[in-house]
Parts: sequence; structure tokens; C-alpha cells
Amino acid sequence: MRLIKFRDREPDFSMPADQYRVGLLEGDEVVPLGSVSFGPNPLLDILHAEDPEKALRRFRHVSLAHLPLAKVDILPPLDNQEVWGAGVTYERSKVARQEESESAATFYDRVYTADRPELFFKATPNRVAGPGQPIRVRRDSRWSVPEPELALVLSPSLKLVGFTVGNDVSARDIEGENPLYLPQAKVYDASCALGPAITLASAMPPRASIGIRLEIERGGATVYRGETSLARMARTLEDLIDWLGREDRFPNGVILLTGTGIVPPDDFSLEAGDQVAIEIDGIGRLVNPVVRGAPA
Ligand code: DO4
Ligand code: MG
Repeated sequence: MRLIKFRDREPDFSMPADQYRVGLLEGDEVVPLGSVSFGPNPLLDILHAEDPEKALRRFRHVSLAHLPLAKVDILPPLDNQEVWGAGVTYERSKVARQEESESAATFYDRVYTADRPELFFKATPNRVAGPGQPIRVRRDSRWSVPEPELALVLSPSLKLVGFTVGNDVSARDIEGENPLYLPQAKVYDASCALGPAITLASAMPPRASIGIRLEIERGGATVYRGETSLARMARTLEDLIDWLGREDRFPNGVILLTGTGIVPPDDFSLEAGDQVAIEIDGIGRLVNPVVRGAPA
């Protein structure tokens, strides 16, 4: 079951202008869920319910007509959750970081095998792009990359309720210059993308079989293609969740990006006009154009 947050392209005057709808993505159709009994955050009403599948069935409103996917705008699949990231969870990320940062190379080696993972704050919802919305390269970065990551959707009690596709867009030159610059390399407007859907945890394929793929297009041609598998992650999802929750509470739930296992070669940097597509088995394909310049 793949849950989306969306707006009808044709305005629905029966709904407040800032209200969105939730629905199920079924092929190239959207099955809208009844909105009458929803509170102000309908997505969270489902995700944070005692039993999300049961809540979903309750909200499934048979009389609402299915909508063609082409007639809706899919929004980022979060409400008011913070987004956090885990880092250096795949060997490929460790090696890439050691190469970009001579002075801090040993830090990456140590964190890869340490008990305590690297966890960092990534984004507030206003910094997150949804499907088709632009992700941004900082104006002061000459070397930026997408980071395709499995994103965990966690409830306030840190129950793993769903999964989505995440892009931890990062400025490698800024992060490589000095590790103390990490927040600037990671957290800025449109530095994160999520979507298109949330697959409920019970509907995901077995973890070891989950493939993650990245494709970057420039001028209509593919300029980079890479893939990995969740099986190559050096930590368990439960370990990351446990560390995240040790000294923090998340009353609105939280999204946790689990680190990248795909890093383009060192001579590659994102450019304005590129298109980044990330596909994760069981969830779908998240596509975003790249811009550079002042935040929108
Ligand atoms: O410390 C660098 C960040 C690592 C990261 O974001 C990743 O491995 O995905
Ligand atoms: Mg990352």
C-alpha cells in the first residue's frame, strides 16, 4: 500500500485552500481517502494510528472517484516532522568521504565501525522538495551531489511505520573543507527531497532484497547511473532508530534518512538543469530537477 499526499490540479472549493488530501497510489491512478473524519494532519492520522493499516481501511471512502495521476500534484509525504540523517553507513560513503577530506579521513573510518553512528539534523519540512519540485545546489558550492537514501517514517514512539525515498543533497566541497561545516553542507533550502509515496512497513519487500538506484540526466542524456542494495548497509535500521531516540523525543514523529551507498565519481557535480531520479524497490521513483541560485 503506497500512501501519497496530494492536491487536485482543479481547485476543490469545498476544501480550505491550504488543505491537502491523502490517497493510495494504484498504478497511474490515485484512490482518494475520505477526508471528513480527518484532523488537520490527515497523513499523520493514518501513520501514527495504533494500527496504520486498519486506519487506512477506515479512511478508504468507496464513493470517492479515482483520479488520474496526471491530474494531481503529489506533495512531499510529511507533515510537521523533522528530518534527520544517518551517515557513513555504507563502505562506499566512507571511502568517498575519506577521499574528499584529507584532514578528517580518520573520523570517517572510525565512525564506520564505531558503536555510535553518525546522526545529524537534516531538514525541517519547509526545506523538503516533493516529486517534481526542484532540489538546489548552494550558490557557494562547486561540488554537490545527490545522496539516494532509504528514508524511514517513524511515529512519535519511534515505531517504524513506513518507508519513502530520500535524497540527502550535499555539498561535498564544503563538507570536505572542514567537518565543522557539515551543517552548511547538508542543511539549506531545498537540500532534501522525499517521495513519491510512503509504503507501509508491512507492505515492503524483504530488506535484503531492496535495491536502490540513482540516475542523473543532463540535456536528455544519462550522465551517471549507479545502484546499491540495502543488504550492503553496515548497520541495522533498528540500531539507527535506537540511537536516534536515546536523548530526543519527536512528538510529531520523524523521518530518518539512512545514508548513501551510491556516490558519483569525484569529478561529477550536479548542475542546474540536471534531473535526478532515485528508485527504491517497493516504494517508487522520486524525480527532481536541479536548480542553482537564490532560494525560491
Ligand atoms: O559525514 C558525512 C555525511 C555522510 C552521509 O550523509 C551519508 O553517508 O549518507
Ligand atoms: Mg547522506
